[in-house]
Amino acid sequence: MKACFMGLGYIGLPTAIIAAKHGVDIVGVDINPQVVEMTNAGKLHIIEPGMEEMLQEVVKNGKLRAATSPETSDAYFMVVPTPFKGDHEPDISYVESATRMVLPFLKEGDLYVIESTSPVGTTDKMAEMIFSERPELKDKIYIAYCPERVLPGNVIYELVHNDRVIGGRNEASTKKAQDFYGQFVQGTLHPTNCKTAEMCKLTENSCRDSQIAFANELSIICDKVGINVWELINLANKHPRVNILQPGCGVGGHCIAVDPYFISSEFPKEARMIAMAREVNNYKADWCAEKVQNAMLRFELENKRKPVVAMMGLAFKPNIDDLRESPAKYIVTKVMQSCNNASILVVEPNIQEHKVFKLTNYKEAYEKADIVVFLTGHTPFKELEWRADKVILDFCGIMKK
Ligand code: SAJ
Repeated sequence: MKACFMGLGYIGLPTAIIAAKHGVDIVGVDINPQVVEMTNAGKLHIIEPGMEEMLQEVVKNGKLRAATSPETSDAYFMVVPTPFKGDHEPDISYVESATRMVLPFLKEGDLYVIESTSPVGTTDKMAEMIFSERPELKDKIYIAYCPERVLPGNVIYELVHNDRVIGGRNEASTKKAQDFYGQFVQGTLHPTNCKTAEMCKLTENSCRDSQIAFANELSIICDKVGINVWELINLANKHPRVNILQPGCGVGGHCIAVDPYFISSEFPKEARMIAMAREVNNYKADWCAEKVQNAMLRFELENKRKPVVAMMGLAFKPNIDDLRESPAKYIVTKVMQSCNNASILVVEPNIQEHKVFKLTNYKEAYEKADIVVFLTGHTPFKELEWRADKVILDFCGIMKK
């Protein structure tokens, strides 16, 4: 069987590689010629442990090839970004244009799948578009929505072992998509309809966002009353039915900080808690920036000089190099804009160089700083010892003091 993957990004490329490794002939399509060139040269343009070796293997044995336009295949997968536009409204234009690109190649018996996170109703909308342009294909092709669930950094394992939700427009489509994913997924493939599958993806990420918002709200209350929030959560979680997540400096990344808006913008009256969770998590980053600014002012008043401040971490979560929607990056920018010539040392051990921030080694920054701000819980930071002579603002529980 031959499959065409539209989009060779953080999800499309690894999925294409794994499918190729399991015997499917793959043409991977990306509009960026540089991505296509790198992929064909066996070079991974994203960071994902263990993936490059696998790419080299499937390119070498001819199972995967990248191109800038699609080719006749048996199955087509839309794995392109769905950002938002205007006031957090979902923008499905990339799904639309990827679908338009494959339209001329579709033939009877083919499978068309959307993997991109999408607002409810997108699969039906795309089906209508396909059938209005190619009416002869009505009821002759299989259409399904099958969201991904992998955690960046653990993709090789999760792509194979996670359960998946497979939502066809009819039972035959669900079955056809299950047969495809069954070639490489060892987790259970749960059948449903496409609307439920679309909502399921949004629900998973909104649920996590709400749970993190609960922890972030607690952290702000605890700060006011002088309670160590890490100890509090640890104790509350000893209850058999309580499982609170960890507070941080906000919520980042391209999924959890984005997907809940796909529900709240479509259902502004009903999605009150989901919208509030977004607000709480966004506010947490502003609250952290204000805490840093206040600590800097206090230091200057008490010491009659400007402080040296170490901002520890830029990535959106621990032990990755991804800065997309990163609250840490937002806080560093905000503090730098208001710092009045104080010396700010920016640390991100997972990145060699950054085009905006001059980066400092984490040990050196910790040593030099009067004020240390932990923004991302990178593992190397945990080796640093608590120093009573420094002001330490620990927003991610590195030192749990
Ligand atoms: N975070 C906290 N406290 C926590 C856990 C996370 O503040 O206790 C923060 C992180 O620091 C980060 C943000 O939340 O800023 C998101 O990180 P994450 O690890 O929760 O999730 P992502 O964005 O890397 O991946 C999520 C996953 N979804 C769920 O766990 C429900 C993943 O399974 C999805 O495949 C992915 O979104 C996606 O692509 O949708």
